[in-house]
Amino acid sequence: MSVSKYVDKVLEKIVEETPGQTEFYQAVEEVLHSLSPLLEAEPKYDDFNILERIVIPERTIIFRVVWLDDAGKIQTNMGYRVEFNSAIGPYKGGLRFHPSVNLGIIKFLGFEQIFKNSLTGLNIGGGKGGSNFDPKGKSENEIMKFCQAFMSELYRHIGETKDIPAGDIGVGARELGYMFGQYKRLTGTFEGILTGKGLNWGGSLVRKEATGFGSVYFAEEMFNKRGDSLKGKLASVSGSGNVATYTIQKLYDMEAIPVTCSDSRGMIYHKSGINLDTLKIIKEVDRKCLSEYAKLHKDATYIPVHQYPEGRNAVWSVPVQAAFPSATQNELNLEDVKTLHKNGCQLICEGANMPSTLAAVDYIVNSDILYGPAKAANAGGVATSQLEMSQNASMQKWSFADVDNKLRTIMKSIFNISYETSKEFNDEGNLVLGANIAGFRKVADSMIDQGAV
Ligand code: NDP
Ligand code: 2IT
Repeated sequence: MSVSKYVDKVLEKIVEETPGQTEFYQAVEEVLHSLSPLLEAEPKYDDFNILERIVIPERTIIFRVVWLDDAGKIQTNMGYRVEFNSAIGPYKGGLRFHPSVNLGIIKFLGFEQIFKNSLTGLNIGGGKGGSNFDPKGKSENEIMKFCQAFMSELYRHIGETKDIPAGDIGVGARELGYMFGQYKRLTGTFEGILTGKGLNWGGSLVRKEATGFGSVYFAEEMFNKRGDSLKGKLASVSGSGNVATYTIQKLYDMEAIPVTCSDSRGMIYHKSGINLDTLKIIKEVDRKCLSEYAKLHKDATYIPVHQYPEGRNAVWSVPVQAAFPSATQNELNLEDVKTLHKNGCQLICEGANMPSTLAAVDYIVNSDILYGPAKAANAGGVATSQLEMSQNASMQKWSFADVDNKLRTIMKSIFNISYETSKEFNDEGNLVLGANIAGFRKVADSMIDQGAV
């Protein structure tokens, strides 16, 4: 069978067997299509049925989460943990709490995580979990109750050499703390079963900053390869959570000027540069809406979502040289990319998971824009999670500079392996192809070594 027929057959099979999982199909389609040159060169992946196997999670856990709200009423949510692939290490990946969460979204994230984790060069498999719980508008007590209820089921499936969750949208240090406490209460053990832990109880320095820092290190590698750098460049960032905040911080370190940020309700354009202290107070401390920012900085503009142009994200209409989508999936479409390009954007670096639609990716890859695909560019978070696991296992605590240097080295090596792989397959600089093939090859070869499992 020809490679394209083989890929189409696998795609058709997942649509038939797992109906309605749109985001999952999107992630699979992007990966499988870019693997074609490898599959042509190496028939063994077809012989060993790797594609059919790799698109099915090893285990999918779906559970009921029952908790008591402040009014004493019983509430229910869906809980998920998809243990996707353990060929190269224990399942590793974050937990997302957001009302949009469903099995298809968790599966797209888990699928991406397999190749991302492989690219880090570390021994971590791929997994992801979460809930359709909406933390917005909940009291501190309700957040704790929910986290405890969620861990009351999850605890039996995880373990420090088995499956190690972390944060993602809606899950940060606070939620991880409540979940860790509940795990300890249920098992009576103090173990590194989560990463992103508080610094007093086993967390690693730099984990909080790692995804954003890593994404900017990756962007700098891309510019350097072209004999250029971030210095002096205007940058747009979407989101205002963990990834966006530390992307903005590192952009300043690199002497670039981040001029935008956003949340689900609107965006800020601050021509002289986003004020990092204000952003952290509004989002990390007070957990408020970004409209508060414009009240404190009269020269900044706030545009609410209902005033965005039809189907578009206003962040991408700001003229910049570098763009960092760092909020959520499919936040950058074909029209957005064309606008960025027309306005002189030279680089797009994905802090979020799958922020660009398939049409947008296609356009970028065929343009002169430097493109850091998510699974390469945002791998700094999970890589530093593994550094946290290493410190836990060896009962050590490394300094900020130590971890940051390791993170920078890892991002450099992810760039290099993605770049070199793109060259090997005669498509120099196509990091979508390079990252997908490099990430896939290590996992697929390990699956072959381990037999029919
Ligand atoms: P946070 O919850 O800290 O922040 C998410 C940000 O994105 C918030 O500003 C949120 O706005 C905004 N946002 C979320 N959903 C939407 C939406 N549907 N439309 C518009 N804005 C939205 O999450 P993170 O910063 O951790 O995650 C951001 C992205 O980065 C995600 O794609 C995540 O998967 C990815 N990622 C995260 C890593 C990590 O270590 N945390 C590692 C690698 C990737 P609001 O506050 O209004 O909800
Ligand atoms: O998407 C991701 O890589 C994360 N949310 C971080 C996962 C982790 O285990 O640190």
